[in-house]
Amino acid sequence: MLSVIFLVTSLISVAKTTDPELSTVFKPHDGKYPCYRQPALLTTNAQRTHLLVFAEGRFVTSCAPPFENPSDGRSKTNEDGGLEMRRSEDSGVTWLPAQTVFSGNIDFYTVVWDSRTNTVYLMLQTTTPVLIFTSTDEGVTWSKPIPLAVYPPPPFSKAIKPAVGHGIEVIDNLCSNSNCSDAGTLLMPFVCANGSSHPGDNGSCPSCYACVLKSDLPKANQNRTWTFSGIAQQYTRESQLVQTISTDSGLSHIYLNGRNFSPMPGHRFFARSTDGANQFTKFGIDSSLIEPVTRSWTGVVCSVSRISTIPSRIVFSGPDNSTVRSNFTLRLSYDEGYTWPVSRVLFSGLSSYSDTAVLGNGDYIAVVLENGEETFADRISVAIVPVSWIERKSTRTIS
Ligand SMILES: *[C@@H]1O[C@H](CO)[C@@H](O)[C@H](O)[C@H]1NC(C)=O
Ligand SMILES: *[C@@H]1O[C@H](CO)[C@@H](O)[C@H](O)[C@H]1NC(C)=O
Ligand SMILES: *[C@@H]1O[C@H](CO)[C@@H](O)[C@H](O)[C@H]1NC(C)=O
Ligand SMILES: *[C@@H]1O[C@H](CO)[C@@H](O)[C@H](O)[C@H]1NC(C)=O
Ligand SMILES: *[C@@H]1O[C@H](CO)[C@@H](O)[C@H](O)[C@H]1NC(C)=O
Ligand SMILES: *[C@H]1O[C@@H](CO)[C@H](O)[C@@H](O)[C@@H]1NC(C)=O
Repeated sequence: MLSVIFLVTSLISVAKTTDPELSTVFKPHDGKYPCYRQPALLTTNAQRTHLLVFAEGRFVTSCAPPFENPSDGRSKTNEDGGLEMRRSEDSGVTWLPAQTVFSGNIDFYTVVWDSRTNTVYLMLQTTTPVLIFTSTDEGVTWSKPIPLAVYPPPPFSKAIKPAVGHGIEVIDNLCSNSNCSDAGTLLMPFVCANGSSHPGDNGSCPSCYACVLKSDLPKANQNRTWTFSGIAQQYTRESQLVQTISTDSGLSHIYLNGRNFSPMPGHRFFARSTDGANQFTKFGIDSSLIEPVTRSWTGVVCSVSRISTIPSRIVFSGPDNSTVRSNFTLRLSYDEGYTWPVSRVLFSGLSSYSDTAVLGNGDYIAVVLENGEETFADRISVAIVPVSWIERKSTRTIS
């Protein structure tokens, strides 16, 4: 049934255009909010045909600055609104009506799916502590939240927040010859700060460090517990994680790709761990991954996801322009995120934050992105993208 869905999708895209279409999932003023920002995307079944798309609703008059006057109309720190969500049961072709997960003043949030218990975990930053919501029915209903009661050690104690986008579940078959011993661990990208993580978005953030909130696979009949583990380099804030293929046996290897809030912004930061994100031991700036630095903002939220293992393919999504949040591009790495030899522009206009999810057997990915003509956040759209389109190979024919 999977291939039927994909056949329909590819017939539609072949009939109309060879490029994937963007379909709007959240549009200001058509629902509860005059502004939607900060989308996230997640698959919630083993077949990877069921999806959740989230966005933050904000009661602000201006969601993002108009292109012609970037210093004007920047959204204020009042982010009162809530977290909205839509579900798809057909690989992102159609979406059910929006439902409210939380109302109130929120900021960042991270979601992950635990395949072993069919549970979605949502970490949501509110004005009070980070809240953990769970859903055991793929987002139809959500638990009453419980506060996340753990903090990293000093100097990071207390100033924490989820990053924006998805977390990952460590899988077993990426360690050489044997299973990764930490398979089943959940890793959530977080922000750990030893001071304010809001120094003014256009400046650098010396107190910002990307970090990882981790949950080891619990024993049977035990609930998950959470603890802080690896901390990335100074000046990183929002990040996403990918498990990489390792020639060791033992703990998983983890790649972190993060927003650059340093005094030399403009290219993405990375960090690598060889012990399941307990510690990051390799750090750097990836000069091939540009992120815009505008008058109002330093960098953006970008996404990384593993598409496949054989061949190894990791996708990076984000706007590829050094001064304007625009030119939204998908890039592929075949060497665990060291180089990105393939790229293709998905949307050349104004565009900003994004998230990605891999569909089905990995022939397609779903991408959610902020985009528009007046501003980079006129709407939030999803595109279903054949990996062969990014690679400029002829579209796979499905028989
Ligand atoms: C930060 O933004 C303000 C207003 O847009 C601008 O005047 C200032 O020069 C910017 N600072 C930096 C370091 O870019
Ligand atoms: C790896 O884990 C799977 C279950 O996820 C299990 O079936 C398999 O036997 C394990 N293989 C090794 C070599 O431990
Ligand atoms: C697990 O969590 C549920 C819901 O919060 C709770 O009812 C249950 O008692 C917990 N189980 C254990 C073993 O702690
Ligand atoms: C858009 O991005 C592509 C690569 O992704 C780059 O070659 C091109 O110069 C960019 N164009 C603009 C206008 O930013
Ligand atoms: C970025 O986009 C602007 C506006 O479209 C364009 O003028 C500029 O050449 C682009 N810069 C790069 C480096 O592609
Ligand atoms: C966090 O604070 C900044 C200043 O705001 C310092 O520059 C950092 O060295 C410090 N980081 C740690 C790990 O203490």
